[in-house]
Order: sequence, then structure tokens, then C-alpha cells
Amino acid sequence: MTVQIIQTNPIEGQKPGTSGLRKKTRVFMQEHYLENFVQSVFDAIDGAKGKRFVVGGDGRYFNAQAIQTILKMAAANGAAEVIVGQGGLLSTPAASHLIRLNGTDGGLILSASHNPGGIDEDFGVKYNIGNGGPAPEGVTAKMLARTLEITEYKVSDAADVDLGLIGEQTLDGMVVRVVDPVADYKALMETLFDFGKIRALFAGGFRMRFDAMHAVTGPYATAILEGTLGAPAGTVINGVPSEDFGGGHPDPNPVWAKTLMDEMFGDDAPDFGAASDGDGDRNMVVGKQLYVTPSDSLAVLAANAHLAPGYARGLAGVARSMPTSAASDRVAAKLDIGSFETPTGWKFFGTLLDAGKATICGEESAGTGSDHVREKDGLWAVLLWLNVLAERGQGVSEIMADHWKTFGRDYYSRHDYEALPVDVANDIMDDLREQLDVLRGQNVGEMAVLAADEFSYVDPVDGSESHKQGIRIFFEGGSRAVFRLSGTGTEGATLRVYLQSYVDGAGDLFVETQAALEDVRYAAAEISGLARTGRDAPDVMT
Ligand code: G16
Repeated sequence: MTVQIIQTNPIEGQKPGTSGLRKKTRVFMQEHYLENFVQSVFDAIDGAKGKRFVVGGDGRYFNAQAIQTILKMAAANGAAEVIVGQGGLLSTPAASHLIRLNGTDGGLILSASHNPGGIDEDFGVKYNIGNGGPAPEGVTAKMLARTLEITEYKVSDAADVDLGLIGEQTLDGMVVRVVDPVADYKALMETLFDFGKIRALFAGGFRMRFDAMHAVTGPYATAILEGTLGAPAGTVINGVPSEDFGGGHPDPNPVWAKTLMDEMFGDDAPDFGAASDGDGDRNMVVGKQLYVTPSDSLAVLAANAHLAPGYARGLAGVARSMPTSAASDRVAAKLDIGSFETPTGWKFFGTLLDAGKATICGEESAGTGSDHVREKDGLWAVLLWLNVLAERGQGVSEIMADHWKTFGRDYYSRHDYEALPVDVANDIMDDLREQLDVLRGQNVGEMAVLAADEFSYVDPVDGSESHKQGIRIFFEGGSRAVFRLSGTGTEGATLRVYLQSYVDGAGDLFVETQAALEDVRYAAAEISGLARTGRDAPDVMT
């Protein structure tokens, strides 16, 4: 077995987006493509020599093959040890936990998250640093720079590692430790939640449906909900990960988790429904006939987290991404704790969590998490909900109604225009940018513009700056429209329009969401010239 030094050239700028490098699988499968990026990651962190990493992915097409390549490259670059999930599987939050638990230098996670999988669909690789969280912008910028100048990479010609075999093997002198992907994660959850209370809830006949969407959370949810908490067999559906997610789109929202939504809105709906995405960091929560928006879920969890043992001492603060609704700010204000608004991308929460400024974080894109790891965590959110339901002895609808009466309701919806020609999407954003100064004071339909700006962020911990993080238009009465281009799409450009409208606790709390947002939707469409998309409706509305 020898280390081979392979001559290569930059293929294209491999620019990591909101969450690592995401491309069509066939792009990743081109000669040298994956290798160029992995070598650039190692180079950007000053080499892999003597270092320890965690590697795993969501089981999508090309996962196992890519892991073998990464292991051989880590060995050839002199890494000391790599911890891999059995079968190459690790959910993103479980990988984050393993990095922290084992004090490794970092980890490589293979996933395109909620994007579909398969040879004609999407693949992705991201690098997480030693705190368990996604690499910050300074590090991803170095990776990109490296991909533009790469001339060679190192790879071992050793045989493949048996990823099915738990235990230690060696690869060209590097230790490969294959671990049960679920065990350590489950042990962590047991320290945070009252498993006895949740077990009693299920024993009392509480019914739940968890849709794992044929993705990586299946084994985790089955082991924890059915195996440990006593939920009846069949509580977890689509629980076996498949390379193409059963031909589906593993994005836990009302559009893609339609089977679950139909059941939850049907006559014999279970008490609680939940779903998770490709790599297990996103979640969706549904009550009987009630969809809980991710922004509301964050607010409710922040308001009730103290009911779970892991958060009984209270929260240091709550952080949300800018496009997320202000619902969690209202909770933070009432609890008199820190409240933070960051750009989109979980990496921005890392410094706040590390510094102990925030305990719970969340995003409108179906992500919630806490300082137990440095990623959002789908199953964690579901278990916290279960703990709260068990403690309060109420259903999801009662909890939501009570929350809205106390804090008011932020009606919220995201409208996505997918696979737009890049120039059309850029024109819309550029034109909006040019109007920012003149919008103030204008009336558009029923709405009066109070202010408009482009979101910039200065990290309160390390002072790093991020600009051009989305355009915000604030209307009188607490409504808001936000425009942003997605950083995770792999085809054309995706324009996201985030709509929000607030009513206080004495107002009308039970209007249909899209109806409640109609005026702000109209104003947003007029101001941005959305007709240019050529679409008469969004492709996805969540
Ligand atoms: C990733 C990040 C999230 C972020 C999302 C935004 O999610 O981890 O923190 O909110 O991207 O996506 P977009 O740029 O498309 O709006 P994931 O679940 O895809 O890793």
C-alpha cells in the first residue's frame, strides 16, 4: 500500500454554499472532483497530519463510495484516526456530537440535506470544525481559494475498509474506527429529556407518527421512539434509509411530507406528527389538524424548554436567523434573556453557543437546536416537544393557542421560486437594492412601508462581518417581507420570499395563514416585480 500523488487541475470554483459544497451527484462523480475538494479542505486547515476526524453521511447515492475515497485521502494525508458511522451512516447532529464527544479536529459530513438523492439528483460534502459546527466563512473562503489553485492530491491505494464491521481497522497506518451511529447520540438525548415521562405518555395511549422520509433519521427514531420510549411499532414510517429516499424529496414541510400531513389532517389523526430530512437536522412538527411553523416551534420550545431536565436551569438566550419570524424574540423579551438575529446558515450560531450567549437556536427552514451540539437537530426538537407535551398534559393545539394568546401570533409563510434563470433572480435582487432608499413612506396596496434595508451582521463574539444577507422591507403594523437567494440549490437560482404579519393576543389568532398574509404578499410582489419570474405562483409554499 502506497500513497499516490495524483496530478490534477482546478475543475471549477468549488464554492461552499450555506451548508458546504452541493452539486449534482454526477458532478461529484467526475474524475478528481470530490478529491479536489477534499484535498482543498485538508489544505485549508493546514493539513491533516496527525489529526482525527469524524466521517459519515446520510446514505444517499454515492455516500459509501465517497467515504472510501475520503478515508484513503485522509490516510494519505497523514491523519491519525477517522471515526465512521457503521454503513457510512451518521446524521448531521450525530456527527456533530461525535466530533465533540471524541474531541476530534473536525469532521466531513456527506449530504445534500433535504435535496433529493440519486445519480441524477444531489450530493454534498461539508466540513465541520472541532466545536462540531459548520466551518465558518473564513475557513470556507480558504477552501474555495485552494480549489482554484490545486495541482495535486494525495490518496492511498489501499483496499476499501469494511464499513459494516464495528470496531477498529487500519488503513495505511491510520486508525479507522467504525461505530454504531445511534448509540452515543441516544445516550446524549437521555441526559436532556425525561425519558420516563415520555415513556409514560406513550404507555397512556398517546399516538404519534414520525416520518423519517426514507432518510438517515430512520434508525435513530426507531431506536429511540420505538426501542426505548415504548412507542408502538409502526410509529416511525419510512424508517429505512435508501439511496434515493424512496424516490422522494426528503424535505420535512407540508409539501414534501404530504402523506404525514394527510394523516394529521384526517379523521383519525394521531396526537402528534413529526418528520425529519435527509441528514436529520431539520424537523417538522404537526398537531391534529394543525401545522406548526418552524418559527413558532422555535418560540414554543424556547418558552417551554425549562420543562425538560437538560434546560431546567433556564436559557441564556435565543438566536434565530434573520428571515425567521420574530416569535422567538417575543419569548426572549418576556424571559428577559438574550435575543439574537443572525444571517441564514447554522454556522452563525456557533460563536453564540460557544460563548454561552444562546442556548436555543432556530431557523424558518425547519431547523431547531441547542447547545448540546453545534448543528440543528431534528430528532432533538421532536423529543423536546414530546417532553413538553408530557409535562403539560396538553395537545399541540392547546399549547399553540395558549402561546398565541400570551405572545400574539406571527403569521408566517415562505414562498419559493425555484430554478429561475440566474440573471432574472439577480435582477430582482439588484432592483430591490436600488429602491431601498426610496421605498420608505410609500404605500403599496394596503401596506405602508416603514423602512427597507439589506441585512448585515457583525458577530457579537468574534466581530466578523457578513454583508448582503437578504433584503428586508418593514411595513406598518409589524409586517415584513424578506427577499433572499438560496445558498443550497443546485439548479439555477432559487428566490425565497419570506412573509410575516403580526397580530397581538387580542387580535384574530385563527385566520388561514395565506389569507392573513395576502396584503403583504401583494406588496412584496409589486415592489420586487415578481412577475418577471414568469410564474403565477410560487413553486413551493411553506
Ligand atoms: C442549510 C443550513 C441552514 C440554512 C439553510 C438555508 O440547511 O444548514 O442553516 O437555514 O441551509 O438554505 P437556503 O440557503 O437554501 O435558504 P440544510 O438543512 O440544507 O443544511
